[in-house]
Amino acid sequence: MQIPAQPFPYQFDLAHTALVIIDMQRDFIEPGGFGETLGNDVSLLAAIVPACQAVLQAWRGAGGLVVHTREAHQPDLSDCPPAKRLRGNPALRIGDEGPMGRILVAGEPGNQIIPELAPVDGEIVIDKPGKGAFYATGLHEMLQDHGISHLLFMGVTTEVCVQTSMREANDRGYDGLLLEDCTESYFPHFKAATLDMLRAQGGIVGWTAPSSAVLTAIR
Ligand code: C5J
Repeated sequence: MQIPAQPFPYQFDLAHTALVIIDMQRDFIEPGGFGETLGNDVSLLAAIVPACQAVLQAWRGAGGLVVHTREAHQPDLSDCPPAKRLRGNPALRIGDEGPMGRILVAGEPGNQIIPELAPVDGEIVIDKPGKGAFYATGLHEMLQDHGISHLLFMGVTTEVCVQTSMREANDRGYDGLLLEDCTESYFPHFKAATLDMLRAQGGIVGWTAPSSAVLTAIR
């Protein structure tokens, strides 16, 4: 399949492509989680949920591989560097008890993927201690086992975990494309800048396209 994309058309085939959904967890999308403790307006991020749902449903219907990630730490925080926990001046730090349980801790209510995009049997779920999906996870090996060479990215936040994951994927040889209306930032100008920098210089990190381009190709 070939779809219109920036900076030039993107080619992929279903058998070798995974849909990677970055950190669509309650911690970032709902009030009371990590995103809000950092002082952000989380309602901005919730706006992309319907577009993500449409792509996920179509991708499942087409039989494509789905990967979900969560930014998650072990309950003893042994995988959370002090520099990460102590950074800044949030209302609640990683591991503290918040309205949705302990902030960014695996298994807590706030750490679950939002119900609208909840994983189903057969989909890969990666708990990642870093911003990138490949750091300290088995994601690369799992994708290699499935023969995956192309990755379609959705999720939050555009300039942090999504961009970091796309750069990690790029360095590992994947062709990555970010779905423009299926990613969001607490800072709209950061989203715009990230889209620009990913696809600059002939797609130095990858491609971007509206979700309608993928939906038209796979439906
Ligand atoms: C952040 C993320 N922003 N998922 N995490 O801390 O982008």
